[in-house]
Amino acid sequence: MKNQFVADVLYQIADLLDLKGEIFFKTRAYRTAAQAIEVLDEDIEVVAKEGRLREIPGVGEALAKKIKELIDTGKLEYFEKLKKEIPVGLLNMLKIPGLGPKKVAAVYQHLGVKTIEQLRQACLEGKLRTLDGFGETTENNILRGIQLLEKTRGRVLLNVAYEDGMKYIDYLKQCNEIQRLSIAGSLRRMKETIGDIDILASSDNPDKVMDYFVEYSDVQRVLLKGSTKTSVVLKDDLQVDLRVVKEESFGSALQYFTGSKEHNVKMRGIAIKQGFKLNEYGLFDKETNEYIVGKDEKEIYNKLGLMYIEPELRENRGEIEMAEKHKLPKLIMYNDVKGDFHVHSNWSDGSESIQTIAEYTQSKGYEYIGIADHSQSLKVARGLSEEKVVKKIKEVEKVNKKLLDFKVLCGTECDIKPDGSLDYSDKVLKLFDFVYAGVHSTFKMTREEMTKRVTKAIENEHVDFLAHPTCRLIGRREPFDLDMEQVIDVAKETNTFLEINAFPDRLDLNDLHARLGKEKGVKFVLGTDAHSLTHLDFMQYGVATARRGWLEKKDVLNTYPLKEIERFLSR
Ligand code: DGT
Ligand code: CA
Ligand code: CA
Repeated sequence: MKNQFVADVLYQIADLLDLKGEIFFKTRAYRTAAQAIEVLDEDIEVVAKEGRLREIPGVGEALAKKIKELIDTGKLEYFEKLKKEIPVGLLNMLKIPGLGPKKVAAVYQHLGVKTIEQLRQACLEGKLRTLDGFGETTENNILRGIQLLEKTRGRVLLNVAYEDGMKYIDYLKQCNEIQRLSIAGSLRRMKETIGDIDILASSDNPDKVMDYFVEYSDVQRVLLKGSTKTSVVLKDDLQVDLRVVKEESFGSALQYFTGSKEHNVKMRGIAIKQGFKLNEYGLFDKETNEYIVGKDEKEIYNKLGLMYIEPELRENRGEIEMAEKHKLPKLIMYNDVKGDFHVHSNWSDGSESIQTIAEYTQSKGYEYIGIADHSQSLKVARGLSEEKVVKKIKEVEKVNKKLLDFKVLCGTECDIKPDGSLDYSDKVLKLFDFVYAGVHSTFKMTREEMTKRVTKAIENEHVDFLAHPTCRLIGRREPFDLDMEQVIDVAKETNTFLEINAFPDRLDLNDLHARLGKEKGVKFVLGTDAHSLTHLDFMQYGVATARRGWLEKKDVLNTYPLKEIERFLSR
């Protein structure tokens, strides 16, 4: 699906036009269209092919033509021209979280700031606060934004790499010369951000495989092409490395190129201690150089006296020691999930009706679905008034009457106010099948204040789940400074499930927090935070994070059958 790609280009055009000081309505057209395409439940390529682009809100004839060009060629001349008209440093400044076109234009016009480095200097020297609408806080926010940008530079979110990688794999599967094929690297470990995509193949005819590899339609340019390694850059600027090895080395190469580097270093040390040598070609006798195993990953781990270690655990965080003792957890599996609890319907800011969501998720194989719309104060997200809550509950009952072997649970994502109180009265909270509590505004608080706010909220007896506990947005907003140990302790005392929000920009709690929670005996709930049907597929990134946090099936509410869910929620 190219939806996100097209939406991103349109957002960038809107920013560029703002920068150029274009008239307001033109800019708005690009943003409206970008938003509509982002949550579109159809593949934009299909819509384009069937000539239905103009049915998308905000898309007129001219814009439809541009979108078509973008889909067909991967490029848009208008966009390229626009970029050339504006100093490239200003474009880079737009990538700083929290810095919009208006502010960039102001620092450029009044201070002559043209690059991120100059902007950093100007902030440090306190020059921005001399401008209208800027203050010391703005300067600090910009400095923090620059830091955040530098941390994620050149990396993409997991879902972007995953979709690109799977599409490439589908293409490579058509190549007759390839025997076995796998994703490797950080993508196989399902890390929250990915630097580049690594793919491994085995073949007796590597040159033919490489020829086929570079012929892929999404390739922008070839960086290097050899018979063991070829690297290309895709049209969305993501790099893909392909390695081709012989069948007998496939397992050892997969082990090597899956990483992490830290995991591999430890593995090689263990091999040496036992009189072996381990590299991407196989496991060898240290003295005689005789090949021992290498066809399959499992053989290698077992030969070294280790349990097989799932890719998501390979970070050298104690997994090798546990594998030696045969004490690794049996991780939750991707198909263990029986339902999602964090879904927004068109009663608040989601794009689909409850009925449509129910039918779709049942066809996906779920047993239940939890609809958690926003609460009354969250006006930007069309939060539900108390009267509307009552109406919505009736609607859910109506939908449930029509469904067989499936249940819609009516919940809410209730806002936590700055003082830790909740956005609905207890009387209203009691009406829901389940209650998520979550922070949605006033993020700037001290560690003590924020910890108090969150723990007070989950101490309310009607709250079942804590939504996206740290509120981070990867690459855009830092997590709260929370006393996570204390939050976990209170969650345990109050039987509150901590969410692993599966939305790829969030993945919140993260893997390390999940592991800490598990060690302290707290339980978890997975939620996609879906606002459209396609977002429901984000569940796998939540499961990946749970696996990276060493969680087992029993630690995660969504793996339980409906009966047990209802028993828990009625307590
Ligand atoms: P990324 O791409 O930054 O998200 O992270 P990775 O883990 O995919 O790293 P990448 O693409 O540089 O290399 C893929 C794997 O290859 C890496 O996880 C382990 C292995 N590898 C690469 N370079 C080295 C190295 O210098 N030493 C060792 N032991 N392994 C390496
Ligand atoms: Ca990689
Ligand atoms: Ca790589």
